[in-house]
Amino acid sequence: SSLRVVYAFAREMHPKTTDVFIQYGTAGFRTKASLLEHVVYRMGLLAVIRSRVKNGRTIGMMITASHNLEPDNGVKLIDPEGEMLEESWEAIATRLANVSDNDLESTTAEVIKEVNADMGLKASVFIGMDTRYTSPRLAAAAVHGVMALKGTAKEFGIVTTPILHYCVRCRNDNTYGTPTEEGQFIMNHNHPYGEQMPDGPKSSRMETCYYEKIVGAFKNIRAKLPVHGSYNTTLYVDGANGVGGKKLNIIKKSLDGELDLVLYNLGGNGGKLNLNCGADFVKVSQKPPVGVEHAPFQRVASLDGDGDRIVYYYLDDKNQMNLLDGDKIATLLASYITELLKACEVTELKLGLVQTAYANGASTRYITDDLKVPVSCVKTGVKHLHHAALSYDIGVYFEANGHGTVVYSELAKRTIRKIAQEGEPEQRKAAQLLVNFIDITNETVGDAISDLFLVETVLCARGLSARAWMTAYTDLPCRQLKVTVQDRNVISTADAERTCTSPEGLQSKVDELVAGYKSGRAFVRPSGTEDVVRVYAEAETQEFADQLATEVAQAVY
Ligand code: NG1
Ligand code: ZN
Repeated sequence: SSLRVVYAFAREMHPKTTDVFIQYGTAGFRTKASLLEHVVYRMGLLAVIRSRVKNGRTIGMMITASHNLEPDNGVKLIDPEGEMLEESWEAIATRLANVSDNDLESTTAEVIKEVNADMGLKASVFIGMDTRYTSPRLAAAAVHGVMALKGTAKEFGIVTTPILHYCVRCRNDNTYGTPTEEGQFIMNHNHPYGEQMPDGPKSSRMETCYYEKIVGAFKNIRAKLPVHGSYNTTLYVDGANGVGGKKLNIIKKSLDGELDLVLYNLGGNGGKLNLNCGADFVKVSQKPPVGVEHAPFQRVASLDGDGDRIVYYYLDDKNQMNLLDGDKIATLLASYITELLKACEVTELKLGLVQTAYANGASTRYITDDLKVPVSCVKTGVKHLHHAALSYDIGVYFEANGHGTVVYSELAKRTIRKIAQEGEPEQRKAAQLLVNFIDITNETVGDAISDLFLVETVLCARGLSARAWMTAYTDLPCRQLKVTVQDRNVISTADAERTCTSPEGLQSKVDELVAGYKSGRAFVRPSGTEDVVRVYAEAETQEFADQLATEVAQAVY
């Protein structure tokens, strides 16, 4: 049968050499890179099956372990709209990843039957990877998996995760843009019996792509809004020694003084990926990254290793850390969009914000009491936030760690575009700004580069320094801890992970501890990306937050 080749390929080139069970989690499969080759090969198979179930539309495969350290790697699938893989397929992915090589052929056949894939259809898969030294080898395994089932693979080389999401979306919906990033290396793998890629992108066409859409819209806004107030066009960037900084280095050349990017941690000088630097390090440790020069009050944007997260910070004149995290970014963006909608005199569009339990309590209060915007809380993981955000006409979602974006409904876009053309002069001006704002946004997934230009737009429009931005509300001191336990899955949660339903007695213990602290809040949940239980606590002072977190961690242990 045609599946023979699947089996032979797997055996010969990407054999399963480990019995460690692996699960498709919050962000796909993620573990030590050395345990992943067969998993990635099999995800190549699954991507082809998924593409056929979606009528031949393009599926994405990203090789990355995001903010994890260099020895780790991972793989996740991207659905045709540029969104995360549909949740019901996670179990299928897990099953396929864990079967023995002997059972791979029959399991693949079973899956094809179960999901009712028409294997006569063409299939297309876009493959991208981060800068890890293990990534090229894994990308090759992905290509082999795709080819084994006669799909067509297109390799994008080293890209940020959100650039790949964007390209998948554009390939399936050409009104969104052209599915390329400028100047990158693309390699087509046309299966001899499969679909031939009709339009291998030529470098001349790569202009109207990702960079141009975002940077073009950013420049458009800058031309309309002069720099004023305490805004300063210099922005320092911590690239986490990953791909995001490298891409900003390309973009930097096309900026003409609208923004002066000073880039650090671009991966040279022995800088190690995500090691004591990057968005996750800055957010969790609340410390400045290594490798970045600091000047008092100079704002710095810190990216993560695959360029889908961003947090801002500055050090004050006492060298104290002042963090502007995902919650600060979300509130900044939401309040600006609200302001523009008001200026457009649009009342029929409903804007809402989506957070997780990790959102600082002060931000949630600010959104409700000051911004007077509806806010909902969902489970950790971008797919949950994204999904909830789609229920608003304009949905702003961010995890506190800096992963987030804005999504706009078709109605919202139509309404705003119409006013931009036909409205009264003042309304038209505001609507045109909003049109550009939408174009800067990568709506498919959280995107550090897109978010950076959105934040810079708002700060400039309002004449704000980072220090002034900071004053919107004051974060409650908080602390995150990790606890290693024998089996993290004994902990189950409800109410968007804010309550433990098992093991018995744990939640009442947490409640008891929290009751001892003014403005105390704490919760416990198993991580979806690491073999740990995460503890979060906030309280009136840092000392109390630390103490509460420690006490809750002890209760888990
Ligand atoms: P887990 O390991 O499930 O907590 C972490 C982040 C998520 C999300 C994923 C994917 C925290 C507390 N958790 O998930 O928000 O970003 O990684 O990268 O930041
Ligand atoms: Zn990431």
